Amino acid sequence: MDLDYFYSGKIKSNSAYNFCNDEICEIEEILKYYNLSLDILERSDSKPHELEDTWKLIMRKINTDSKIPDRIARNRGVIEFVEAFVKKKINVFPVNMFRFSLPRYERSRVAWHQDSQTWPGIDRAFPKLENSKVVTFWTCLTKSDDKNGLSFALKMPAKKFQHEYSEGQGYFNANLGLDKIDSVETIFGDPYTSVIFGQNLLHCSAAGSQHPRVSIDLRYYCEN
Ligand SMILES: O=C(O)CCC(=O)C(=O)O
Repeated sequence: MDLDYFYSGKIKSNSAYNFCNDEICEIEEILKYYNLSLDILERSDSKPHELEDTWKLIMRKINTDSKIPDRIARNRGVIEFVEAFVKKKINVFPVNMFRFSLPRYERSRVAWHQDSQTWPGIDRAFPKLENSKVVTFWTCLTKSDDKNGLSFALKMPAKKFQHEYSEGQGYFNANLGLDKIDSVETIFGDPYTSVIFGQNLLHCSAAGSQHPRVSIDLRYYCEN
């Protein structure tokens, strides 16, 4: 199997997330503190700047203070769910992310990139991963649509793209040297719509609808 370009397509991950009820409740608790919930967010059409400060605080509480995504990534049931797709034994990568995608708010959208070219700050920070492949398990916790899901370029030449630094995003901006990418597939649907994909597949946040969406991306690595 070519793990570099592995692509599960749209899958449902309720069975994996059933093992993570405690963590999902913790996320809801944090949102509640700001008078929000996953349900409210999914239906909200608030102006992005009304949510901007809250957005930053919530991201910090969930990702940095409580490390909820890291705990979900380490859950045995979740690991086995991903292993069943990639048919390899996987290890948990130390950077896992809860994200909010706010409508019309550039900083919450991630530009075209390959995970092999962004996370592998890997090479510097995690040298033991040099000969490994990164696999990402992305899940939308809210309902998503074709304008705020996660988009994949399915017909790109097999190569690594140079990534540019983009303020607020880091190296999430592939220098494609192409006017447009055709054959884009966007993953969206009911809560717990997911995709598992390999490290060289180009992807980006879809352009943005009027509703926020909330997602978690979990990262794993396995032997080459
Ligand atoms: O959720 C998003 O919009 C971006 C996620 C992403 O790019 C990733 O998981 O690598």
